[in-house]
Amino acid sequence: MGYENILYEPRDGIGYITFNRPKVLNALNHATLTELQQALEAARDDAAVRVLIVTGAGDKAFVAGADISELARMNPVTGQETSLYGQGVIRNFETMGKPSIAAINGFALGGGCELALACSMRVASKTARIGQPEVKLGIMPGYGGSQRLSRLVGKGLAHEMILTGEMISAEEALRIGLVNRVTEPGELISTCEAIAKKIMAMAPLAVRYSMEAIERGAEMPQEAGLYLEATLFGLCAATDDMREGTRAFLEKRPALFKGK
Ligand code: CO8
Repeated sequence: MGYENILYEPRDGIGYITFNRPKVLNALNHATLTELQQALEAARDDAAVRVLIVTGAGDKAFVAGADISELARMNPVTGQETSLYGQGVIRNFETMGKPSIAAINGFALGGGCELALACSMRVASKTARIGQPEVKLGIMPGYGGSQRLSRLVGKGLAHEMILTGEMISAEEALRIGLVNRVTEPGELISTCEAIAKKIMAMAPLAVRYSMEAIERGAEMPQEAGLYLEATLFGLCAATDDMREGTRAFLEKRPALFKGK
């Protein structure tokens, strides 16, 4: 399938997904979400892709939200359907077994913030502005923001952001733990690539099982999460990479991981 609303480029182990509707600040319409689903499936099924970097075209926006011209036509039934559809697409970031880094290069608002929240981590340019302004439109977060934002930054701050609709700066997002790092605009992608390369040097199955433990464990009581961790740990012990990693340490040489 060709892409019209996003760019998807697998290169040197990284799958680059770029929202590409700069005239509407990369707003997410239905077609964009469908293409995102397609790109995420392609990345999931391509063993050469180890990490995703997700960003927006142009220097103004990551994603300025769901496309308001589509939202304006919703009725109660299509409103719920649209919300569930977007939630399902975005959920892939947490379940696909490969880490994703949101490179927030400008406005990340509404559905754009919600999409970034589902990524494994977030790096923001100094120029980024992040918020959940849905209440200004008479709606509320519908792509997971009411759930993920409070889990990430706590209920008090999530209430403040969602109920006032105000945007926060990249520095404020860093202070409250919404983003991992803040960079100069020109260093955003290279910073994400440096993180991706560190991950890519690690044992692929150990990375995948660690992600599983973090993502699935977050939804469980701690006791069940600990049991999941122990079980995935046991799976790591079945891999060639575990033998290679421990042997390489003892032989004082770099490990050569094969993802097996
Ligand atoms: N949808 C559609 N078009 C948009 C959007 C959007 N979210 N954001 C910007 N645009 C368009 C503008 O209409 C404008 O188009 P035109 O050139 O034809 O007038 C163009 O992009 C450039 O935008 P501006 O001229 O407004 O640029 P400014 O620099 O003046 O302002 C802002 C930038 C502050 C980002 C401003 O554009 C803005 O407030 N945008 C809307 C942000 C917003 O409210 N986002 C939340 C949308 S709701 C949402 O995401 C809900 C998610 C859950 C949905 C669940 C399914 C039901």
